[in-house]
Amino acid sequence: MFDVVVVGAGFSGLYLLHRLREQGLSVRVLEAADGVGGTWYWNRYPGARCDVDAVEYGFSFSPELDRTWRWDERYATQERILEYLDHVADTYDLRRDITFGTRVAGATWDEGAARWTVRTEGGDELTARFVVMATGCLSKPKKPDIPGIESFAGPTYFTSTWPHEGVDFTGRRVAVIGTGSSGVQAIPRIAEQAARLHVFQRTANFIVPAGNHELTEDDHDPDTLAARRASGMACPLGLAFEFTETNLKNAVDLPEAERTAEFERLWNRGGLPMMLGFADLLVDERANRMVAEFIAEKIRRRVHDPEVAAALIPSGFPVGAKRLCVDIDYYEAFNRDNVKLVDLRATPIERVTPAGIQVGGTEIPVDDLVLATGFDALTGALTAIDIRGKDGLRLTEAWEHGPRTYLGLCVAGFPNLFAVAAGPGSPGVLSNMRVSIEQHVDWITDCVRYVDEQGMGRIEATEQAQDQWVEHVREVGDTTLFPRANSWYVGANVPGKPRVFMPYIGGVPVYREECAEVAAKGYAGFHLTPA
Ligand code: NA7
Repeated sequence: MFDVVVVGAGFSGLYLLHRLREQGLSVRVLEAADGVGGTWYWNRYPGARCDVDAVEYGFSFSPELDRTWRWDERYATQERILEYLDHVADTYDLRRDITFGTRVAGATWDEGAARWTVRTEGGDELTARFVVMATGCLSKPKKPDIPGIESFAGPTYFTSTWPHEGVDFTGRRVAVIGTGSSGVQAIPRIAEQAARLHVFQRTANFIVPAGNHELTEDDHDPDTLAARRASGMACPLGLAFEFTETNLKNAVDLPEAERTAEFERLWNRGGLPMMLGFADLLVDERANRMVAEFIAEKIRRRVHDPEVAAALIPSGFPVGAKRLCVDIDYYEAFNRDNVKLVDLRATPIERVTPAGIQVGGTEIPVDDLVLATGFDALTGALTAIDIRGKDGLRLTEAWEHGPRTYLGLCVAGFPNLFAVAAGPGSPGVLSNMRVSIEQHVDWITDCVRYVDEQGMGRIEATEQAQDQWVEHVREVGDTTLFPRANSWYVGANVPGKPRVFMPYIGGVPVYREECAEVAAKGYAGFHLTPA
């Protein structure tokens, strides 16, 4: 029997293994892939990068990693992040406790013995006192329900499970379906290679420029790193950001010139902090429309053909309510002769045929089909595993009407089970994931130590605490514009998924305080019992 079984060897699983092992616990990590990396193992599509500055995305817990690792660009490529995670695994000799090529099929709680039995798809069983789901927030790919898609005769590539050997699109007629972050990153790179690229856009997204650049030794200076990390800890999104007097004001209260100057400054700075520009951007429709119009004007300037530009301008939902995309040369791709935008709002896909995609009664011939169609986010990776808690209660039953958690970390009825930074009800996806992952891992390892020190064998969130937390998450979400978009934050991209705004938008510092307070009060809202 293990003290802890961890599912997943991405950022969360690796740090968990390190911390739990430091605490003297026996740990086994089960990982479906043949290597570490999680998201960064699978998503190998051309142009794949993190949309958070690399120096802020790398782990903060290890002076050793700071000393031995250098990022080369502001936004690290998938390849570089995977190299980094391999380096983390080497540095802390993590692989010896990881079983690769092993997908978890189920986990069942035994109330009498106070332990979990974890089953793999290969039929192996492991027992553990605790289970931690480090399964990621965007790790269950979502296949689009498009008629005829299975009939396509050429190769179909998912951005989320891209072939390791890469794909050469030279001379090929390529179709990309999906214009979220993955599509926005892949399209300019595929456009450089393909003979012809058709981009099928159902919803235009709000996209801000990356402002990517090379990094120097100065960016890795220990004091600079420490300052950036401290700034990230104080920011609601977990991103290093120097708040100024202007950013704390409401956009609607400022003269246009002053407001536009700040939008312009943030636009040129590049990246996700665009939405930190003013206090009201994500809560007041009027302010949100101001930033939307600012972005629309940028699109009109970047895209030469006014009709194409108009189709690329988002409408019908607030800026930031679907996750912002961060681009490198996205709009410029539509100025190329070999790239054509197909606006599905005007002409929906009728069906995929063996030889192409039919829209408006015409078949567009296609050799290669690329699906950048997203994920069953936040809950998908958890409900894909047959998790059974007390009295055989299935997680899918407990979440039938929408996910319910306490702090995004635990679920009532499922003792000794934790989810890291991906659980609905936690701020993970609305933050720099690394910040949220480290906070959750530290909290979970402290919690396990506390349970052991108290001579207890079992910890479970109470229904009452969970109800209050679910209500709190909903209330805070409702004060913002987030629930107004059909985003994966509300599960709108998966037919039949209950519409619930899943992430906690209280902000990383507030949430950290809330979790710390729960721990300080002897794990308030949890029921601890001896094994
Ligand atoms: P996203 O952001 O969920 O984007 C998926 C895209 O695929 C989006 O444009 C969808 O349009 C489109 N889509 C999905 N199904 C269809 C069908 N059936 N027809 C046409 N278009 C479709 O996933 P990503 O992988 O890009 O990014 C996920 C996150 O990873 C991202 O937010 C970052 O945090 C990193 P829709 O908007 O639903 O109309």
